[in-house]
Amino acid sequence: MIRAETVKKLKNLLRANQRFLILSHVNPEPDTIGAALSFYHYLKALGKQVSVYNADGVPSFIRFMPHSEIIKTTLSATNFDVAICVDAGSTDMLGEHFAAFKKKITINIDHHRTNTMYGDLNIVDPGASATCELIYTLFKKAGIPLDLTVAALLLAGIIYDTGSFRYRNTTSKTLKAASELIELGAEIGDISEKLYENQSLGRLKLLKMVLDTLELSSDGRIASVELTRFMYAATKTTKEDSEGMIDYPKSINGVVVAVLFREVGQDKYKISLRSKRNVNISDIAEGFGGGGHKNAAGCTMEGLLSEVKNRVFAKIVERLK
Ligand SMILES: [Mn+2]
Repeated sequence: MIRAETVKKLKNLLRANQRFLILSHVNPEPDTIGAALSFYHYLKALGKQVSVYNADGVPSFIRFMPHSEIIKTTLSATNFDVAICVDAGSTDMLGEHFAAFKKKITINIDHHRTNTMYGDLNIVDPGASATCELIYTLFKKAGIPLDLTVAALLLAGIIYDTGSFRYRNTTSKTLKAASELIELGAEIGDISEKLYENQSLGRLKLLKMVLDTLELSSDGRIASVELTRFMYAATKTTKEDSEGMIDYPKSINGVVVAVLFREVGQDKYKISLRSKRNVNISDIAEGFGGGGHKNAAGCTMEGLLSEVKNRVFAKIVERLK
């Protein structure tokens, strides 16, 4: 729920200030980018000075989103009065430069249950499927016009965060919002095709090589895959192309923990861990100097791959006892 008073405060801040910085979270996906760019679109139309920042830049699979070309990976920390942070549960998700921005007025707009309320104005609704759904509601309440560009941006974010309306976060409100965005002209088929049927051939070849390394252990409860630097070279791909590959071992029936061992240097591996339901793997990653959430975490380890794997598996087996 967004209170009328919150909407009023937001409108006042948008009206009274001229220079805005919009921040989206690291490892960006369509929800954070759609949210950022819909604010950009609106504030630009008002004649404001607006910059949009992402510490990692925009990955190629979401460059179809309108205005995505204006997002910068570097900027000066002094040329704005208000920072609008979208889809970031805490300031460390905004990249290492955030500390320099924090002196200005900060508006925090997010839907993560774990949000640390780091803003001067916090608009946080964990009941929203996506930050883009929250912004839809916010724009409606604030009387901010929803045009075709904003509709397309917001629908892309909602589609992505709900897994195309399949995840448990999808509510009747989500569908009502999507329905109106489609009525405004957003093309659901177009957006879905750009999101899901737009992979490079290299990525598929890389996926084939990764899946060839699939191993199951602990009676099929642990699944692991490996990704080497050679595989990137052989398929002419980069780290960006391996996004989401851990979802494949995780999707196997009976698997509760999935692990991806990605070679990042000589005897150096980045380990991604995913778990289902109530299996907590964040402290396993923390034990190896990393971190994350209950069902998604990671760490970096050094040593021979066989040794690294043994150490990680030992901890997971212990957890599954
Ligand atoms: Mn989100």
